[in-house]
Amino acid sequence: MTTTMMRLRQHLGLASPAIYTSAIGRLGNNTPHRRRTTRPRIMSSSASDSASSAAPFEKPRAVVNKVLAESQPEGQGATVRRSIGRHELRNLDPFLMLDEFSVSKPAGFPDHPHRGFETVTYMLEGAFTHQDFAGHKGTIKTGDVQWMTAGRGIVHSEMPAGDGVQKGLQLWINLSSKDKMIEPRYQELESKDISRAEVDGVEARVIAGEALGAASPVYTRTPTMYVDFTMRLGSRLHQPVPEGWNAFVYVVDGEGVFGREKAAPTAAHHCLVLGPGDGLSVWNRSDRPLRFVLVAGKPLGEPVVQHGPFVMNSRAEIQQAMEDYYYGKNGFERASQWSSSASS
Ligand code: FJE
Ligand code: FE
Repeated sequence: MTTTMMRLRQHLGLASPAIYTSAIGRLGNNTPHRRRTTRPRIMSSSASDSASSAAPFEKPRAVVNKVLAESQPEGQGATVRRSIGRHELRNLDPFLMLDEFSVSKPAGFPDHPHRGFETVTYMLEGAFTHQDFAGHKGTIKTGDVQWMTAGRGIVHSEMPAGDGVQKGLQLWINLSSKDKMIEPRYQELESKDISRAEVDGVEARVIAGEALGAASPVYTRTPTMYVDFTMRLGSRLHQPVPEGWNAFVYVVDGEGVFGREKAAPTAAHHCLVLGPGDGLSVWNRSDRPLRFVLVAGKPLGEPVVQHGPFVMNSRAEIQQAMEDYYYGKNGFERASQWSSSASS
């Protein structure tokens, strides 16, 4: 792909029906934000805290929606399990999309733009190479995170780097109206630099926010918590989640009981939306490790108008984004000259 016209055709309607063809006008839900408490309480389960005792939260969060993320085609020959962003899971302000991707060469996500939000790519297995129109290039491997603030504009490619299946999670977080047009920025964390903690058979890798006493260095413009938990058999977890934030769980591997001790277990590739409250309790009563991510964010409470890779507050701003991309203006200046070495 070499011309802006081809880019526009490919990325604004013809290539990827799942998120390109629908111009979705929607309103973020206005969950009242009562209290902003991110201070972690470390709650290890002691002997006196028997399995039958109530969760140590004033208002434990319950699961209010459970959806299986089924595989669907996306990008060029790639497959994703979309949870947040699919029809049943819209309006989880500030989150726009969560894809679990599973990609082998030559499939991938060739040159495409973004404006108005952040993408967080977390590798579960294998490696992915990204290249952008400003010369930024890098490869993230198992356990690494790329936190990309697209702001006013990024055009990039994201392609598998190794042989075999490369797996990961990509989360899209909306930016508030005052941040949508900021300069693009990357925060990259190698696996070894991710804060981790282990308490009573529960391991936390903290991608954003704090858990079990460990804190992430990532700066979140939209206040966000993102933790990868692995729970050994028989372990349990009581994790505070700021009140007023929207929160969900995505199960990566194994099977766990979430929210209420008597709830039915949830297996891999399911997304659980959590109701209001101040914390989440989880039990692993299965016969193998449970791995899941817990993601929470402070709702922006602003109108969301999405057209594929552009997420703004109004239709007029979407029109402007398409024009800017087409004509190479307002942050997309480099778009017309550039094409990644990954694109054919
Ligand atoms: C995109 C189609 C796409 N999920 N998960 C349209 F495929 C993409 C896109 C991705 C993506 C990339 C990775 Cl590495 C992982 C993904 C969709 O790149 F942004 C639009 N707009
Ligand atoms: Fe992208």
